[in-house]
Amino acid sequence: MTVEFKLPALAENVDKVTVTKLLVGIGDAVRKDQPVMEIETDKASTEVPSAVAGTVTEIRAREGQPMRVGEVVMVLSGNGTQQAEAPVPAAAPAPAQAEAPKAQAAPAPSAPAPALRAAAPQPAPVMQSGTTPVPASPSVRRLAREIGIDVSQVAGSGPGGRVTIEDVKSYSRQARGDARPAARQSAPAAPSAPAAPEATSFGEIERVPMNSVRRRTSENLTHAWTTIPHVTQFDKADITDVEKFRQQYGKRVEAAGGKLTVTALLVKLLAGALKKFPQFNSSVDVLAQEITYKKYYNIGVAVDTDRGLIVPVVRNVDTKSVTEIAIELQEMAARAREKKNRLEEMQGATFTISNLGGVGGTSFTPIINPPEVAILGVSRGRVEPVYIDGAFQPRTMLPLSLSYDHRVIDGADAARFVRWLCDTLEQPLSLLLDN
Ligand code: CAO
Repeated sequence: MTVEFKLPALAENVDKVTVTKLLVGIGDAVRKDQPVMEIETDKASTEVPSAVAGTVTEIRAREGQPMRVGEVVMVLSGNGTQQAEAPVPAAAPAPAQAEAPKAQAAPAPSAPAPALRAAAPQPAPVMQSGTTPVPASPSVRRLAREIGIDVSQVAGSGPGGRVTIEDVKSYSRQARGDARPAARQSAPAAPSAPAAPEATSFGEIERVPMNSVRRRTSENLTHAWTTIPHVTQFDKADITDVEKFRQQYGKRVEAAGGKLTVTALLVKLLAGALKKFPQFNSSVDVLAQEITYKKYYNIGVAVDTDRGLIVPVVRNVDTKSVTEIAIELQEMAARAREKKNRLEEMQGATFTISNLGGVGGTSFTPIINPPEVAILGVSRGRVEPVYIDGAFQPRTMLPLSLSYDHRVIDGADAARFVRWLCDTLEQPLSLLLDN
């Protein structure tokens, strides 16, 4: 008896993956739950365990090729007692149910709140009437979600009725009955690059395909940069005492399995900042003209890996200690670098932090990760002469750069937000005054 093992649903909104490595070959005996291949999405890499046991007789998955959920990965001969449809693998369970009540606890807006839905994964992909999924790429689906459009209502003009970004935009314009001049209605077109001389005219070149992380990073950042009016606010925190604290307690956190870094401390402080300044923990629904305030505090942390930028999420940081956050951060960063991060840990961020200080640099302008509305950039802390009480003193100063969506956040609020972070790093006991 033969049994097919099909690609399971690995996480919400993930319908396509790229097979990066096959871990078994024809003739191999496979146990249930044994990893049979490595896959990559735009956000994560993970192993896919088999939901069936048997001997591999045929492999349909191909390294380097895309696969859709439900496609047959391999055929096995065996006793046929296992189910052919795999459940969500242990390494990548479906998004935690615990997320849902939090999202529901948020005030229910009268119109759809796409941003909230994006932050708290939806229970099912959008379906057309009947059960056929609408053909549309994840980026098109995301845009539709962000501007409050049900993609199943949009007529696709692409091949095979595929819904394109333009289809979503024109549907949105029609839905709004927007009377603005046509030139202002469309999103700013990407500037066309001037014709460049063929690169080969100057010497040897090598063309390599973008990996899936690079492709999605390119897509997402272009979307964020062209749709969000970014402003970046800079400030510096005096972390001289924080550095003493890190030296004093670093060993204790290390013994618990974490690393007491500036990132871990900032992730924790951000919970306080986001509670004090809720507009930084929000999303904007342009179509409904509404702002969704999230009552949970999930911080995405940009991790530099050899595949590109990966952003795992530390959830509910307000309920966790710095030590717990430090341990989680260390584990998540290691998983991201080993291509083992779980798909569900890449979702649901309400704010992101990007610390380039370990690498170097004096300041930078991070790009917001929609549907979030702000991101904190951290550059290298350095000892600098600071003029205090009539004399220069050596102080360790940490440069912070906060990029924010100017549609929902005003400059003065951004300045207050970063100053609050700086003041709290300088005087952490001040936190006790408000809590
Ligand atoms: N200033 C000075 N030193 C810093 C620092 C800062 N802002 N941030 C980190 N460091 C130091 C740490 O203290 C550590 O020093 P020791 O080894 O002497 O203790 C060292 O740099 C390395 O830190 P780390 O990377 O192990 O730990 P972290 O928690 O500070 O950072 C992570 C974790 C995942 C954020 C980081 O490893 C990383 O990947 N950063 C890059 C993020 C990135 O690429 N952002 C760009 C996004 S936009 O394209």
